[in-house]
Amino acid sequence: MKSIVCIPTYNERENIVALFSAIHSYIPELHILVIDDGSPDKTADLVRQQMAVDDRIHLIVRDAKRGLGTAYCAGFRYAIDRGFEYIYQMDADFSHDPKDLLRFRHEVAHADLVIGSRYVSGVNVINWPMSRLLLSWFANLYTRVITGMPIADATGGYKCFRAEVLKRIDLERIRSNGYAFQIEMNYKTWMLGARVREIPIVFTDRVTGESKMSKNIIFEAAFLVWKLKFATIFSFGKR
Ligand SMILES: Nc1nc2c(ncn2[C@@H]2O[C@H](COP(=O)(O)OP(=O)(O)OP(=O)(O)O)[C@@H](O)[C@H]2O)c(=O)[nH]1
Ligand SMILES: [Mg+2]
Repeated sequence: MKSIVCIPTYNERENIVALFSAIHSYIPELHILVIDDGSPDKTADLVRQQMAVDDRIHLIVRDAKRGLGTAYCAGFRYAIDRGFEYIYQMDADFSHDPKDLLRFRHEVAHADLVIGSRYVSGVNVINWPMSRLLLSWFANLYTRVITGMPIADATGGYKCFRAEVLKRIDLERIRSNGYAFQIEMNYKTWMLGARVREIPIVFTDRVTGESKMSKNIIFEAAFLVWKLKFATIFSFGKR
């Protein structure tokens, strides 16, 4: 079973090397692909140093900050082209506990997409201000009501796809970033009739580094949900 985890980075110098060790302490055979958008803090240089001594580490460097969605799509394409069968995604900032990778691996044996969910059993978020928690919670309620997609946490970024399902999604046509990207990928997977499972995870806000949350990310997601809904209605059942 060839598996790889895609990790987009923008200024994650303080986290990335520690994250590699943590991941490999749980799943030594897991490959790691960093998609770095020319981080000014030279995150990519640190990754290159690790690559020189560890052939499980891979790197894609893009010239400028071009957003999370296209970063993931570039990563997914790389992984598919190299024959990886299970493709994970996670953040670099330790918000996603690397230990959970073991539970993802277990669950994906019976699913096409496993989503780490903050809301599947109560609310499992540590260190977020109430405003951000409410925003996230309402964004998920809004998404569920409009799309009808039965997913408690559609905006989270800790997941594992079977490559088979990603191959059936036209990655070149995904334009969204941020929250909207996560929603769009879940929606397209769900519309394919694929098996989607949620597992509870605890999400911890970043300890070091800078937050990149913005109003644009929220508007993008609010709009996308309607776009997906209408695209489905007007395609008369076609996917
Ligand atoms: N390649 C790439 N990675 C990005 C970009 N924006 C964010 N990232 C990375 O994507 C992951 C998630 O971004 P975060 O900034 O942690 O987003 P968040 O968790 O919603 O917000 P905070 O943790 O509060 O900053 C992290 O690993 C970031 O370094 C981008 O434009 N390009
Ligand atoms: Mg984060």
